[in-house]
Amino acid sequence: RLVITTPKTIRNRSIAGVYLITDQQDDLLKRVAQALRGGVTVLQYRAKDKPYEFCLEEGSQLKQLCSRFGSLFIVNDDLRLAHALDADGVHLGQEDSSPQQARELLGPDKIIGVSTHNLDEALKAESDGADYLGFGAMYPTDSKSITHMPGTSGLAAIRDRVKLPIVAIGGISPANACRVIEAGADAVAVISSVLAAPRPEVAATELRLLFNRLAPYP
Ligand code: TZP
Ligand code: MG
Repeated sequence: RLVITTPKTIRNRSIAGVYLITDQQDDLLKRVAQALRGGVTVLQYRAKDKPYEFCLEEGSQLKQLCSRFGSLFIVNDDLRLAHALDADGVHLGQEDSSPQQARELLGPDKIIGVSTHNLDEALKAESDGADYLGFGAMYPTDSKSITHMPGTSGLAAIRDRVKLPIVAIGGISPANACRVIEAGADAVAVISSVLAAPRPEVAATELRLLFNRLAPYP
């Protein structure tokens, strides 16, 4: 099946497929547009160290792009920015605001994701009201300095202990994503294998097709 399924209504709906995270390189809008064309269901705007006013502008352009392609738009770390942009949700690390704070500010209809690295963090995020879990790293990566690497075996070990969708992250590419999906990922979060690819559209398409083959959506 070549149908791109895009989860539209937010809470209690599956986050699934190709979850793209922005990088800090040039031509971001253009490369993201190419990737969206390949079939990205969720875009996370991760704008480390960019000034707030700049993020408001860039974020609103990315959000518009997402709505053109029917993709969800999620803001990393910054609750205030997520709220100001009326993003579909926010993604929180273990050191960021709590899911409860996010829920209070953003309301019941927004998506809250939490980065987790082990079963305890995953269960806590679930009971704190998260809508999906980030889980990683799967593999070594140059995109971020990694402190935990549970890998695909770590993913397989928590998969059936949590109910929320799991977005696997870290070093995932079309070459290894099948192992991650088979270990139980509902979505794969990627930066470099799509945005630094010669053709982001092709890389995103390759990932999407793996999902269609290995994990047909309900
Ligand atoms: N969190 C854990 S690994 C990672 C983040 C933000 C970076 C993922 O980037 P890449 O290039 O897909 O490995
Ligand atoms: Mg963070």
